Amino acid sequence: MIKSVISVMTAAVIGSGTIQLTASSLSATANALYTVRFLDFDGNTFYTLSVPAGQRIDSKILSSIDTSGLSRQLDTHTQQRFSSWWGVPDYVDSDVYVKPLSIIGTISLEKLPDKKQYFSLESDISKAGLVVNITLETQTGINADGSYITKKEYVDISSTCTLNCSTAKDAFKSDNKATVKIYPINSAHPIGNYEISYIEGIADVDNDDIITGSDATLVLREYTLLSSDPDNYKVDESVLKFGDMDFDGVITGSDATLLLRYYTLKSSDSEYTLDMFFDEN
Ligand SMILES: [Ca+2]
Ligand SMILES: [Ca+2]
Repeated sequence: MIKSVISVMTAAVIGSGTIQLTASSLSATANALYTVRFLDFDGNTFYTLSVPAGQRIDSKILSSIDTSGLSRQLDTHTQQRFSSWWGVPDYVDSDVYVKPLSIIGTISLEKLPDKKQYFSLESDISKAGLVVNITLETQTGINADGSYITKKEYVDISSTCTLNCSTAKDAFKSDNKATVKIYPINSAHPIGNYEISYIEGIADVDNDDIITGSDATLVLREYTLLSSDPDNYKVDESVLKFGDMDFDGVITGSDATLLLRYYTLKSSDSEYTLDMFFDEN
């Protein structure tokens, strides 16, 4: 520590071009050496300077103090790090304690992504609706009673968060259910997770692995039969399960219309997925 104090003083004195001033201060007040103790967040001594009376603690001296050790995790998603020193005297005329001010950054998950169900393995896992914030609480001073003066600000970091799987193909490679983990950028610890599921076979009413006009025709046919005898006709289970395009639990004309519309859009754009369709309709 002595060596580092000397090197800091030397660097500060030479760097600031105040050799003469310091030398005269030293000779004039050779017997008056004061101790400046820089404290850590727990009030323990972090750094000590022995300073001649009248010495100025200027910004060069302060910036020479290595504060990289003044940083700690308060919990997995909360970090405290040094921001500035509080209580630095203009000129040293007694032993003095200097306290650290800090910035406390807390990452919080405010809202999960909206999309939980997927209908196509060609889809990307959507982050739409996700809200992750960092609350930055900056200490700007210390009151007479020892409490900190702080200011708070919120930074939305949703767009920089990543998911542990980016495509439905990846998420559902072994199961039709998956857990998606949300990672703040540069963090190995997820801020949250949620369940997604893959609903297989929607719109492929005849189960031939391709969605065509025939599927729409089947839905329309069921709806027509049902309309002609609503009290007794029992809708085909497969049509109800895979052809209920608006998910209202019954087969109506709008299911046939929706299926036909999807088929038409898919026909003109092979990249068009059921997820895009449901997200838009
Ligand atoms: Ca089909
Ligand atoms: Ca329906």
